Amino acid sequence: MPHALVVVDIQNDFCPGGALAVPGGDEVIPTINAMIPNYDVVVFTQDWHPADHNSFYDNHEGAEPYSVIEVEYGQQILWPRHCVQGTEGAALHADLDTSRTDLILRKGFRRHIDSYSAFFENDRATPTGLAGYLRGRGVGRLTIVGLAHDYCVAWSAVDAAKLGYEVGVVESACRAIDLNGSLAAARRRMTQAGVALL
Ligand code: VGL
Ligand code: ZN
Repeated sequence: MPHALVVVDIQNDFCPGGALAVPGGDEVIPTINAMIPNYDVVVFTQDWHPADHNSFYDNHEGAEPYSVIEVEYGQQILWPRHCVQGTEGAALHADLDTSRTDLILRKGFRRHIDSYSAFFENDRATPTGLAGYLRGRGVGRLTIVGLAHDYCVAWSAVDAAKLGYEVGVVESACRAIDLNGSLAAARRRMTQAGVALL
């Protein structure tokens, strides 16, 4: 059964110098480039927000970065403005080897819904279409790597396990934001969902 590599959000804004830099974010790129030839299907995700996106703190008067608000689908962290559609910050990092990529999936483009997971937006109901794509390619196993370990990687891995895939996260090819213990919590959620932490 085909095995897919899902490479999450290796974008300039999540790398050192970027708007929402994940510590050591660019360190995973050589590891990921070396992994790519070992998979049948290679998918990259790209966080891709409109400028007026609801997840940006500066779109909420008086709000502080990393504060939490209540929205229709529950809690939403207000992030620094990042990965705005068409900007250099939203581009995939230039050192990432995109030559063998089958699909680049953009997510987070709906103004009122954030999307951490590569499968469902944060309302947990709106599909991104990735499950349909992977089904069409006959994929049964997934390996997930990238940024950030505790947000987009973890949410994607938990959803993939719930969808019935055999899922592994290669932790040496991930880096975390780690807000208030979010990495430990994400590891617990992944393990509970049946994700193998490798
Ligand atoms: C991410 C926060 C906001 C991620 C994306 O890629 O983990 N985190 N948008
Ligand atoms: Zn985002």
